[in-house]
Amino acid sequence: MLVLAGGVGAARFLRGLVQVVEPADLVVVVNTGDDLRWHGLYVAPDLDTIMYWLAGLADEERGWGIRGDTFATQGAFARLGLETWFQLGDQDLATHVYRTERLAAGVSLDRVTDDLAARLHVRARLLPMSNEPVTTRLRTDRGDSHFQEYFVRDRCQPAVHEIYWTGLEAARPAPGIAEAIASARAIVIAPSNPIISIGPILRVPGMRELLAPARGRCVAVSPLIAGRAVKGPTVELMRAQGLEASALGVAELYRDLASAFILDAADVGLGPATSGLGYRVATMPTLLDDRQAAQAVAATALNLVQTEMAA
Ligand code: FO1
Repeated sequence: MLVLAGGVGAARFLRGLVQVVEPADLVVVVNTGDDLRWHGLYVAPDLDTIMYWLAGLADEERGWGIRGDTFATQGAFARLGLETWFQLGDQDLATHVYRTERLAAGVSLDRVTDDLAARLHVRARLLPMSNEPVTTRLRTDRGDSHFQEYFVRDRCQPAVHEIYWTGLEAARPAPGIAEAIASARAIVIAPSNPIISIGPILRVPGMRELLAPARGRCVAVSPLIAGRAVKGPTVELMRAQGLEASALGVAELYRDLASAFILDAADVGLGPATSGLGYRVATMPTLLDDRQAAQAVAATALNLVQTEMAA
């Protein structure tokens, strides 16, 4: 099974998924548009969040970082007058040092990701969407910002006028993605932010061309419940892109890549319009706040695709 995934929402979903799918049969293509250089270190928030959740190391309250991690080094950074609005835990730092050192030695991001996941005994295969750097940036009332400046430093407060990406022209799907899509029994678009988590993955040149032929095997899970995101700036960013901030707006985005769509029970009214877009539709509780809920959504996703395959 192959999952397109972004940050915390996808991590919660994946934790449920590995209860119903053998982790070794799981490939996760992860957004790298949030990645940033911080204190000279290469930080890959979505890759690390998913890796920590699948390793059982995640701080599941906060969503990101390592459970029980300390922030003593942050205090030392502050003492030296370094910026501290983006917090790196002491154990989390080891991940960034490891990755930065290996990348500097010329090892590709997909290889470094494989090695990190192996070190943390993650059996699912994590793949960056591309080895080449792609960065999500936003033109806001506070100026031209990296995604983390908007999301963490400015707490999503400034009005967003435009969202754009750098590096796309030189990017291509990471090695292994084409084969993983071709051989996946099912493909799931995780309930991540369609603009800043799934959006960058689909913008990598060649990615849509790889996914379109697999449409019959692909199901999307809505990241919105009754027009609201469980967490994060999905609504604001969809509006900034001129999209209807509803599950239907998300279904519009994925209609040429997925043939099934899971709506939250609160959005059952959108069922007919969603199936009118060419989807098989299922509705169920999609708030993944516990393992059972994530597991149920994952099982439904699998069934939706299996019936599609059987049809
Ligand atoms: N999110 C915050 O709100 N504040 C932070 O200081 C912060 C630090 C951080 C460090 C490493 C990491 O992997 C994630 C971190 N995040 C932080 C979360 C991150 O901004 C988001 O999870 C993704 O970029 C969006 O999904």
